Amino acid sequence: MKPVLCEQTWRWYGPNDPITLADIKQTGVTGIVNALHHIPNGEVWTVEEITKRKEIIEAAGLTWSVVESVPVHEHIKTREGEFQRYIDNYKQSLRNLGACGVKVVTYNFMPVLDWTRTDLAYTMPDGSKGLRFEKAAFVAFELFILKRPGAEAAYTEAEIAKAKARFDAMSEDEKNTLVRNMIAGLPGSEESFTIEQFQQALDRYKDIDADTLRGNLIEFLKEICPVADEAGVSLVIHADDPPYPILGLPRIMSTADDFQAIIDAVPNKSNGLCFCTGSFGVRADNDLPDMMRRFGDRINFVHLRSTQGDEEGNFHEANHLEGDVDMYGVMKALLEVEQRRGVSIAVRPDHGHQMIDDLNKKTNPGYSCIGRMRGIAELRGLEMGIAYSLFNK
Ligand code: DNO
Repeated sequence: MKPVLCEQTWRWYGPNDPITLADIKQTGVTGIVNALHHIPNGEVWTVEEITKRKEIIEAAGLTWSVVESVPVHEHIKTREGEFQRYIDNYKQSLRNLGACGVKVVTYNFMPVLDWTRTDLAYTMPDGSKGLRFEKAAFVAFELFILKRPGAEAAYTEAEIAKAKARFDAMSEDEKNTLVRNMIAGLPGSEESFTIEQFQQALDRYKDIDADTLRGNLIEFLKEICPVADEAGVSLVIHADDPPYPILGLPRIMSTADDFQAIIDAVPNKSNGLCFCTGSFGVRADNDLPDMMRRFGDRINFVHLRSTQGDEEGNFHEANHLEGDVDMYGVMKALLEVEQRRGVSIAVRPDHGHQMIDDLNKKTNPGYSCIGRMRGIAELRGLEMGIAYSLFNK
């Protein structure tokens, strides 16, 4: 029997993405990961809008396999204001997606910001450009630009001194770029802020610690999982990126224990995980192949990428088969899960370097064509090699 392989997918930002569906078709993937970014956060995704998008994708000979993401409104995370209306809308979007045959829905529960990087064009030794989280620049933003009250307490004197020196050496242009990278919304984030709005958004979490935030996630899941079960939809939560508290905000999806806590509280079948190796992989205490095996029954979407970190807390995005992530171990564990379950799990090459012709184009940071194509090509080879040597019976 031939081994069960992954479903290869690609994130497409919709009709405005500089990479077209015709381009994507040539990468060899079959599935599209997409969201209706034009629908305001919190509003219902109607059958009509979902169908329109689905038809565009199918006309290119591709399948809309995964939604990334149906965003979770801040009021749901803080359980204030109109949270009940937003939860009801979320349920309706899940029903509508299920009815249209789009069955995997990604979301995250990171307060205020989705993913965070300080540098979107970090030059790699080979001349390509990648995304980077530089600790000193991040601390400089928090202490000397945002001036978040009480932030010093989170850092050592040495970290503060390094950040000060970094800040003093920055040109105005560099400062503006840093601010933009931090708060203007990376691709896929549904929010962007001015500095004042950003501090106000952080202030809304003043009285929300990790336990409270986790409680709010659990309340949300208790309401939406039964609806997802009925609609045949798998919900998959994305890991925190980076996977630790930042800016005084609580984080609750950074480790295996974090995911265990929500499946213990809400064991519904639809309560699943988007296993992002790049996000979880920034913590050395996350054993990725082990997590893949342990949560394999609930992993219904996988982001494959690697990061390279250092002892100061800086990290940048490495080539997909290099860096700190044990990609061989993850892929082998993923294939074991797929053989056991008898299902193909959707995977996408996550991020990629801006390289070759992409360097002269305007691309969504992390989502250029050639870098991700290098990623999927390498991952596909790794998968094929492992699958045919171990599981071709
Ligand atoms: C970044 C992405 C995230 C992810 C969301 C899921 O490249 O992996 O923005 O889509 O966190 O809700």
